[in-house]
Amino acid sequence: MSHESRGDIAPSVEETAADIASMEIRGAATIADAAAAALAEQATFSTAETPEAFRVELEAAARELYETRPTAVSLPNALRYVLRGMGGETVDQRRRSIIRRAETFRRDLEQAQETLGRVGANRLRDGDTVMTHCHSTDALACVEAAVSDGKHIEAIVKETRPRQQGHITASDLRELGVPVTLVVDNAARRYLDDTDHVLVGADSIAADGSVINKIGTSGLAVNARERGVPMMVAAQSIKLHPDTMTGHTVEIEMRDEREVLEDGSYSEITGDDSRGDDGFIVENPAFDVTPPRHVDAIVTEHGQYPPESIVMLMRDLFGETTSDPWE
Ligand code: RI2
Repeated sequence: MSHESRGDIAPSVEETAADIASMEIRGAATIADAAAAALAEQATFSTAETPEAFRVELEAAARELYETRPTAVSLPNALRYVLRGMGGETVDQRRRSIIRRAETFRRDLEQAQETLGRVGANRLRDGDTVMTHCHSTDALACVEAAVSDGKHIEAIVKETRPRQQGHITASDLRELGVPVTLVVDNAARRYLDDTDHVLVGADSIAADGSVINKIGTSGLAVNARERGVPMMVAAQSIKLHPDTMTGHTVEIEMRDEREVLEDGSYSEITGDDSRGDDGFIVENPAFDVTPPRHVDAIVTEHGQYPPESIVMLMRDLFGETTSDPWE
């Protein structure tokens, strides 16, 4: 990727972008938080001599961050929010405005998650068992709030191939004192009979109430519906995808096929270290789309919504849409 005419990007911004791309930094809310922090770092780093040059640098940094992962809308929403806060007629005024705005964003993000957690906790009863998929800090906030209300909650945690983020969920839940049963993804349907709620996060929510989340969510939702287990999606409003109000679809990230085949197994199967020669293809979509009819509630910091009504909240919060975070 060429950085030509993008101005001087701070090394810490480049590092954050690389960490998001490699999933060292991951999870839609965490990515948004890191992106806002990176823009503040860019503002501090900038040696721009004119307010216009400062703006160009900040936009270049935003582009660098934006191009890392395409699906979680929290990333462009965070960048847009921070850049829109840029004000003032001098470089220093603009610098301060960006730093302040990033701080506000990060504080609000944390607060939204806490508030959402309390809303989600109201759906959980004492003695309930939740089934989780992947690792979502918004979903965990609901369990944390329920536990702090004194409810006993247990969890069945899906491993979530290929990157096994379910293991992170298992260890976070254990820290909350929640008894955890870890299962491989293929075992999920069997354990739905022991489950009171499927509880997942979201990377993006579309205007029709479709939930874009870690690959495997939609199959779990279909099975949960068939078993009569309610499906709850915990998603702060930063996960709402404004462009879907005007008919855009959400791009599903395709990641490196090597994530699917663990170290060594790739060359065992292909007899080669490189792809292609042996005539098969490995595909690694990171996300899928769960239609609204399989979702019971989307829990946000503004309350819980049936998926078909989420567009009302989107209109309230976003109004007219924009396609790029720097517009
Ligand atoms: P929080 C994750 O994506 C998972 O799909 C998770 O459900 C979602 O982000 C939301 O996470 P990835 O970054 O914002 O692991 O709730 O690909 O933490």
